[in-house]
Amino acid sequence: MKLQEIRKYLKKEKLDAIMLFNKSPAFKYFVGLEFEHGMMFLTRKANYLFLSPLYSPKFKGFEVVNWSSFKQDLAAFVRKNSIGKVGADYSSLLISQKRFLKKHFKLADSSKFLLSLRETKTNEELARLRKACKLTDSIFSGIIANFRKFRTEKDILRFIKIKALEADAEMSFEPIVASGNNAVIAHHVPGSKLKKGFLVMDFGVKYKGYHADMTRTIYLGKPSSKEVLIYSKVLAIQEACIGKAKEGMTAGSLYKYSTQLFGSDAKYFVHGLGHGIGVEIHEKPNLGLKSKDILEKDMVFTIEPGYYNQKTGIGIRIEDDVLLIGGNRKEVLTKSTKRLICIKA
Ligand SMILES: [Mn+2]
Repeated sequence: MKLQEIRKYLKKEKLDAIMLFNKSPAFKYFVGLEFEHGMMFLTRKANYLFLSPLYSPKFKGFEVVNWSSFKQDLAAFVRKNSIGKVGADYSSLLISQKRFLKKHFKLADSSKFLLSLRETKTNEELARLRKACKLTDSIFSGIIANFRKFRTEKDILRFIKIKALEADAEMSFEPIVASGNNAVIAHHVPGSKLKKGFLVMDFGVKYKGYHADMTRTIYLGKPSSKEVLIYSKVLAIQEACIGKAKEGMTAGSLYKYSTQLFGSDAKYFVHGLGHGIGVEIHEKPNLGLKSKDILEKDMVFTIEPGYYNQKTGIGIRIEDDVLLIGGNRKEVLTKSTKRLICIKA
């Protein structure tokens, strides 16, 4: 994706190449696919993928080097392209990989640059994220339409996974389905019968490597007026935070804004307000208390305030994926209804 930015960076930092292993999120980012093995060299002239012959010999934007004898082939490649100093993604390097690189190259840490490159999204990335969100929305409406069939949290979990599979998509992460007082555990592992009360469902699909992440809370049974009030409060805060987000503001200040709105209930809001999404499910910007990340045009991040009251057993979270178009204009990519859906028990 932003491959042209690499050339500028190499020149500025006086590097001959950026070298990535397949487990680096930046590797996925540039080639748009996941690999079990492989190395990537982005040089000032061209982009190279070092792959075993088990892979297809063609990847758009790359010259593929199918090695037969890795050590010799790499040495020949390095000599031919006079690669001396390389930037690596220190945040994802194994110790053995670092040792290997140090033996062959002068090293620099390019992890900050690689992270920042991924913070704002290109049109191609936005198209994938929109599609991922759309699929996620359609699974949510499927859950509601089929609700009579579900007896346990796992029934819903299975339904989500089957629908994702049918759409040729993968899960962004293991979905959270938490009913009744299980909902007070932000990362509950589905395992019980569906209990009356709030039901938190946090899931998303990954489409062409791009992660959607959405949470909706519905109600099984008839909510008390107090429960309706709390839900309305969380929803109002979620919408106010989306409204408040704008270019140039620090993510930390948006988080602080959400806790101000919670007021005395802020103690029940136990996690960050949100996070960037892309080739990773959690990436920059981080919308937490101390975050100094600046919100920028073309960033996509979640806004997900929650309320978890251990005493009353009430758990609520509402999460959307939001694109900051520019200024204070936003596009909410997840479009499922946030009106409190109540299902007769
Ligand atoms: Mn999330």
